[in-house]
Amino acid sequence: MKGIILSAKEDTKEIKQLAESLGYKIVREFVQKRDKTTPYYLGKGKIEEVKNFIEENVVDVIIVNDSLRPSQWYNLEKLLSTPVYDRIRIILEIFADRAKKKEAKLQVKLAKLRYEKPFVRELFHKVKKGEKAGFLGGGEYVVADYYEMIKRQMRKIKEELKKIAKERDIKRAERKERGFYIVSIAGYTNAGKSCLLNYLTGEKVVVEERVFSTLSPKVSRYKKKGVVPLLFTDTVGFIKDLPHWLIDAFHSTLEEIALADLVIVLIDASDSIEEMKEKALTSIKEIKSLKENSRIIVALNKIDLVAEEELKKKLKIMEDFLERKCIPISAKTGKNIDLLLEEIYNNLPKPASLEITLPNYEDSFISWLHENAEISHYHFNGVVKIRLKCSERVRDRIIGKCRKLGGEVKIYGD
Ligand SMILES: Nc1nc2c(ncn2[C@@H]2O[C@H](COP(=O)(O)OP(=O)(O)OP(=O)(O)O)[C@@H](O)[C@H]2O)c(=O)[nH]1
Ligand SMILES: [Mg+2]
Repeated sequence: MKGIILSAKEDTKEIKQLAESLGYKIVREFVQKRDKTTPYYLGKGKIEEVKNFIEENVVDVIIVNDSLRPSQWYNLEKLLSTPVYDRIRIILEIFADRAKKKEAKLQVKLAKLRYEKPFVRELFHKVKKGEKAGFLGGGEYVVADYYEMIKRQMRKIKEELKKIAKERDIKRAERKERGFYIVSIAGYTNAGKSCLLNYLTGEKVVVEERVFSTLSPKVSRYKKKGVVPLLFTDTVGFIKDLPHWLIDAFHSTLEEIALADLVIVLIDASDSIEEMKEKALTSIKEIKSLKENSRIIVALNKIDLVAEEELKKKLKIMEDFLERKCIPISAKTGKNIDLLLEEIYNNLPKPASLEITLPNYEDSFISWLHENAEISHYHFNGVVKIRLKCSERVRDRIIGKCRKLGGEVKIYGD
């Protein structure tokens, strides 16, 4: 499929990447820098050029590097007789392509309907005024019916999504009861979030050189001897300039970030410094809007792709810009992942160290401890002696349970 790009901004790198990740081959870009767009998005002369190009070449789709007003979309499609996709539509198509799980599919469907609504309303007005609509082809009643159908479907999907969210809330509540800390891996799309999750937990989330590979959150456990267990979650990536209703459509997915004890913001260090800054700001802004007081650590990923001197420079610029420490890592080679983990543990509440003595072997309690704490010492000789580290979240619960079983607890400073 061949596409052309129309842009009122000079920078078309991202829209091109978005279009290509949907499988479009971009055969020409029409760029006209302007602050204010026209009813045909670009100026008359430029649109004339576009028209001529389309007449002489095969073009399956026109991709606009912006979000269009419904009337602009209508004007362009009518004049150029070719499907016109704006940036949001392209992103929605990508989401639709990647959605695998039921919830993600419903979220995408809802977002698509929400997106279509004003466009169909525009058509409805035009048809009413007697203009013939190309899209949908039908008359006034067809369009009006379609509009009602959109509203009905949206209501139905919302109900279904509510049910799914409820089920998940129960799972999340269970997670919070446990001795894990939850660390969310967030960042711009394609920053390497899934790659990092896989490296840390041995998970096999799909990792690809394309945007929005991950739509559904994945939770996976990291367990190393001697430390309190962590649960890592991988989520949908961020992208700049998304309308709020679209972010809201994925809100339940992004809630993983709001519920986390700590958020890692991953930044692709192989980008230019300008892109790194912009993507970092977009990501941090989104995280803060999900939870104002999120605890954040920043990591620059893909350092295996950056020459040493350049990395030094980038690191310094980003640290000054964000006014916080950045940890250079490679999720692919594993370089400095130990430093990242150190930083993670430094930013989580200090674990509690306990020594407990139980008068009897208590099967279910001891297996619960194995799951939810890090046991460093275990001794059974009629009585049970256990030394362990646990998160402060389950500390009191362990102490209470132990005393109830007639045992004793010693609490250590570290
Ligand atoms: N060279 C190099 N490539 C990496 C590194 N981390 C990730 N990548 C590559 O970057 C691309 C994107 O990685 P993903 O893990 O899918 O990125 P993501 O942030 O999960 O992306 P989305 O889910 O699409 O938002 C893949 O081609 C990875 O192989 C790294 O440290 N070094
Ligand atoms: Mg991913």
